[in-house]
Amino acid sequence: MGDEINEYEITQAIIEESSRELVKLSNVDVVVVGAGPAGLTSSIFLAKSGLRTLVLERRLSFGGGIGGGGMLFHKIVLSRDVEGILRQINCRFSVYERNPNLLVVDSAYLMSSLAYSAVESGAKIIFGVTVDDVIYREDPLRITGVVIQWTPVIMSGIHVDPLMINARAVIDATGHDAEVINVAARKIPELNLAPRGEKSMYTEKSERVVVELSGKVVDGLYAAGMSVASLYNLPRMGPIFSSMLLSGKKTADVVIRDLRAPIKVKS
Ligand code: 48H
Repeated sequence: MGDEINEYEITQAIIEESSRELVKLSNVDVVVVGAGPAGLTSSIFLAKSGLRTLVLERRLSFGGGIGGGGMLFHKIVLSRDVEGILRQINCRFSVYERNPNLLVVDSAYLMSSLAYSAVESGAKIIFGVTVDDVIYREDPLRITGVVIQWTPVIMSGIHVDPLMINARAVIDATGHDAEVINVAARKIPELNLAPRGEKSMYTEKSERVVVELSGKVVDGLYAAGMSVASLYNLPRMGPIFSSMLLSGKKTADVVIRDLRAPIKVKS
């Protein structure tokens, strides 16, 4: 009968539909590494601007550190500076009565509204994929993509050759470990990158300087979120997430500007 469901058709649908899309996703405008608050926010604004945006997330879910909040409590605190972004992504918040500069949201609400806005804007999020290297070119020296592997393959310790994704811009939104920047610094010394790790807690300063220094790292490589603190030895801010959203937005703005700039022709 025509309306029967065969197991092999489920398999075919999964492989056919995923493969068709993955072929297109092997060459995109922007790869965002990490679906935490910074990466998701970047991907919302990138995708909204029309850039083909792929988010690669090592785990099987989005949100990064949002779910863990502050010591696993389920409320997330942000400064009033992100009120506009929260409204844009339809995330319900309340103003903290003891300090009206602080907004409070449920971690599940923030996580899901960021992710929904990202996919709704056209960003593709793929889970279970770890970025473990970059692609580069010389003359001029630049990052041109990422090297990827299934997370369970990496966890198993078995060596399997990876696949590659080309991108005009790669954003390291991997959080405290700044994994993409660190691998690029280690393997391509000509980049002269010297990530030093983050400093101890100083919330007010950190919230400001992390956003200020978000953006381009070297040609083709950008940083958003805690990876910025890790790259420039900036203080950490603790469980307040406003700078993660603002950093994600700022880096997206820088990428959009750079990718729209006319290509320089050598005379
Ligand atoms: C694929 C990867 C890889 C990889 C990591 O940790 P995150 O939440 O990072 P941010 O910068 O968006 O937000 C930081 C915030 O959560 C936080 O920790 C704060 C504010 N701390 C302050 C303090 O003082 O402690 O998200 C990063 C995401 C995670 O989902 C990782 O699984 C993922 O990136 N990821 N994905 N390939 N190589 N490395």
